[in-house]
Amino acid sequence: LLATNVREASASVKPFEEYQKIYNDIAEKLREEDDRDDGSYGPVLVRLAWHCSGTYDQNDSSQNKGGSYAGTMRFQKEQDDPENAGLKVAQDFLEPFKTKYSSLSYGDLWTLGGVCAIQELNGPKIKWRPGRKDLGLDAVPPYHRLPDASQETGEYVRSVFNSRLGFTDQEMVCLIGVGHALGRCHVDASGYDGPWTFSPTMVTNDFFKLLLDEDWKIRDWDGKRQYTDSSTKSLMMLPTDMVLKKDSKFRKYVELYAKDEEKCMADFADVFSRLLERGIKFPDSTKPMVFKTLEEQGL
Ligand code: ZEM
Repeated sequence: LLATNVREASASVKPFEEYQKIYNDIAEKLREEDDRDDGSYGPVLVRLAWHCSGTYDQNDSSQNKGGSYAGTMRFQKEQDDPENAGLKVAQDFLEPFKTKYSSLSYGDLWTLGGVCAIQELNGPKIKWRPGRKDLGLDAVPPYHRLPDASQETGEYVRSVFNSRLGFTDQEMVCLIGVGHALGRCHVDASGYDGPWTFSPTMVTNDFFKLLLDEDWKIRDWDGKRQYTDSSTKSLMMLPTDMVLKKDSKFRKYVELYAKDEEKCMADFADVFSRLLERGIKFPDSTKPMVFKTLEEQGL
């Protein structure tokens, strides 16, 4: 019997080669369109994949349990969750592939977009499985499940990543720190401002090194409470990011990942893949797929 806090993925999926084609289409568009921020839509695609997955609550057996399965961020109601501000850009970037590959669900498209972005931005290979199905408006998850960056306690971060999503301390540190190696905050989206690292279009363990090595001070500005590095004043940390340094149980993993990039990337690949599959049961016949990058294909 299937537990009621998970949904069953469709077993009728296309062969691997078909998904590699979609991956290549997304990757080519990423390469061609560089008119965003630091020159890549990759970071915002990663954020979309995370936000469509991160609404999952393992304690919720209702139709509003969240997670990437149902593709409900296509509804205005979910786009209006304040935590989703700024993600329409990513949805619009991927929309042409929904038109071109009409049998692909939004959940599959948005998670594949995140996988593609990570790999094309020099990140590790992320195993991915298809079979999510679009569900209706009544499957939109409640607001306030995605984390609120202004909270500065370990208890709060764990309430999201452990109690609802079922990740360990080590896994949450890995997810947040590698995720925030990428991209930046936008005043017109979240109200926060700036990038976390000097290479926001590359998947690295730099977040961990910077968090430990820099002297982080509250930024002096009219905006939201955020931290800035004392040496260049060009980088940022959110209050929730600072918790990873202040909480000793989190900090030991920050130290581990700052020292060991290889382990950091291997752990991230595993945990990000599982994040995208929260709340979904895949049939045994659907084997995890690992896509080649454009570079590996000589494209
Ligand atoms: Zn983020 N994130 N995130 N994150 N995130 C932002 C941007 C990005 C939190 C958060 O409030 C914010 C994870 C975890 C958490 C990315 C990936 C991942 C922004 C800025 C905020 C405020 C949005 C804006 O203004 O455009 C909080 C509180 C988190 C946990 C405690 C995890 C996990 C991620 C992936 C693994 C990425 C890539 C961005 C950059 C987006 C962009 O547009 O550049």
